[in-house]
Amino acid sequence: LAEDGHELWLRYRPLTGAAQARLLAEAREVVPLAAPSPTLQAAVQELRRGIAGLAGREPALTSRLRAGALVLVTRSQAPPGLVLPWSELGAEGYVLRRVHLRGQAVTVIAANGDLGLLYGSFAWLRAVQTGAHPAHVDTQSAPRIGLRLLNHWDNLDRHVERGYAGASLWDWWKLPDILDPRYVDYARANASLGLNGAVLNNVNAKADSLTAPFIAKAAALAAVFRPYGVRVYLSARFSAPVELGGLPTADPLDPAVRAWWQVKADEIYRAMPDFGGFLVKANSEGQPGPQDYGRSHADGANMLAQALAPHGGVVLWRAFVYAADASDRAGQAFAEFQPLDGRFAPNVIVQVKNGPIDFQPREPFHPLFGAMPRTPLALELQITKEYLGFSTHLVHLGPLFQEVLRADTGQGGTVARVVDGTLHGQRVTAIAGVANTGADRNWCGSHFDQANWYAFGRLAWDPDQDARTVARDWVAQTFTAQPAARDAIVQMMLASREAVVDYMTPLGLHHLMATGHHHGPGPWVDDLARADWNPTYFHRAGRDGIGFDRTATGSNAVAQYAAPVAQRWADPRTTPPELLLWFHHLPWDYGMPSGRTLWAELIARYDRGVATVEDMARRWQALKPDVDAERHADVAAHLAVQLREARWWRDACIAYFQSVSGLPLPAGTRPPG
Ligand code: GCW
Repeated sequence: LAEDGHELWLRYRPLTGAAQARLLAEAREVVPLAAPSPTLQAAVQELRRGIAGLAGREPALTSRLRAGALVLVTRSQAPPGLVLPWSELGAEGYVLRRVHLRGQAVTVIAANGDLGLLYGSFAWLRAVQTGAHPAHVDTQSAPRIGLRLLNHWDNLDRHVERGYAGASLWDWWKLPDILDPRYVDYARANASLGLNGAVLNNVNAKADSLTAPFIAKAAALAAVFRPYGVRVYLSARFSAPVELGGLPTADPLDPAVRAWWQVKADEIYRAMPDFGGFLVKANSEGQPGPQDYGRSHADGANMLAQALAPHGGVVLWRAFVYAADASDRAGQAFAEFQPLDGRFAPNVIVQVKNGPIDFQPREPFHPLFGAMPRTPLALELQITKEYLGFSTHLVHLGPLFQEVLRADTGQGGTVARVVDGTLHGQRVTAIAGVANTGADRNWCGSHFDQANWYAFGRLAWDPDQDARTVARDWVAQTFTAQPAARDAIVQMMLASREAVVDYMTPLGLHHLMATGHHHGPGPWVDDLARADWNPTYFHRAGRDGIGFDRTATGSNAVAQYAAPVAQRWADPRTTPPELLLWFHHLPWDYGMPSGRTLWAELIARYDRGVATVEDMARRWQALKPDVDAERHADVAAHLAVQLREARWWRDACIAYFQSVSGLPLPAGTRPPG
């Protein structure tokens, strides 16, 4: 097998001899005690494939309970005497436990339904792959968020917007008749993490995706994904009634428009009875929307929600909006959406990006989290690294995702508690990650970018999980479970997020990237059509200082946060250095907690970022004996590019800011080069 990453984290390479024997002792046979279904079959197949790979022998599939069996059991088929916390598992949770059944010591993978069995099977395989003793696995788990979705920004011509892993996985031309076997592997990968939905097409949607031929193509994918619990959703273009239906308007209050959407929804559900719903980008970056007709986001979302409601579908309505004339782009979404709290239909979820600008290396959490108690809010994260070095830079996003999930909204709970519905008692809950998948052999454009898909999935299932634990699991499944090497790789991954912040946009700076593609530095750019696209708009550097004043003396966007948070961030002395220039415009000689001036601190952070990448490259060299030659060389080549580009970022930004500040480089600073 080529070590090119095509198996993702589902590699199932042989364990060491002793571990193989232990595994075989606990998984001699696979015994399903559950009603037959395609999902059960998928679970059994995965177990047999995984055990065959790990232990070197495929377990038999039997119906007799003997010691050492691995038993897949649902509550309704459970033998009497099997006492498990069934009621805590919900529809998707599972228990993995060694028990005595009919006098035999067996391992059970138990759940209320077949999807729980599938998730449990993947979890059991993961435990074994990551070094757990198969006789001691004892886990109970259920997802905390209901809809755990990938959002694909895939166009119908297979170009992926902000995609750095080749063309779209969806071969629209050959669908629905020809089904690429990778569709199954895609569904397996998602199911292994607990992801249960995929929005197939770009939020910058074409109406074509709602035509009969495309519905048939989407339905073919839905049929492949169904056994794995992955439901299909579509991005809907708001003006489709005009473009496809020939209506003179797409006004959401127009009865003919409402009727058109109802007929369309019915048509989609005939093809996909478990269709998830629509994702909508409206009145944002040129997309049509209800405001074109003087209507609100709620009017638009509720119309679609009504069409989907009879079928159980949801509308994910994005809050990513900003207007050319806004005084501060960071405040726009809050201004438009917060007043609509309580005006959305029950099956509408407002989907909010993690931060108020746009997937920067670091942003404060979005002020809408906690501020719309009567509206379910989905958290939208970007797995694809649009602003973080594409798939060339090794930047592990687990810590970024964790940081936003753990951010305290100041409203009585963290962002995670808003998203999982516990803070405000929401029943409909969702989280979305903008996918980084494509047709590349390794799926994500680089080996380490697979970890970002993985981290998103694992945190979507349990937003309280520790990013370090998740990274450790990924490394053990993907590269090596040998503890020293595993931990060295984890160390690189965890350091990488702060490194990218440091070498691109330290101290709360943001959106300094070059125009359009967003790769590489462009802090000097000031001539774009819209002011709020220019890096100079965001950093506001001049002779007097640097940073965006978002306090009362500036845009006052900080006031959108709940009082305890707003108070802390309104004062530079209580704002963490990591967010300082996000909220404040400060003089170059402002005294930092480190004792340095702001100017010296800025330079020190850029240097620190480069030094971390140098360190990552060194650590990786030392790991040569622990990683197969093919993947080792590939990662090393990527790290060399990252190091070159980290230096480029540092040198370009410092040179530019120096041209503005007019200050000399602090003593001891290396000249650029
Ligand atoms: O991050 C920005 C991207 C656009 C994207 C937009 C959005 C899909 O630059 O490419 O469009 O956000 O999230 O809608």
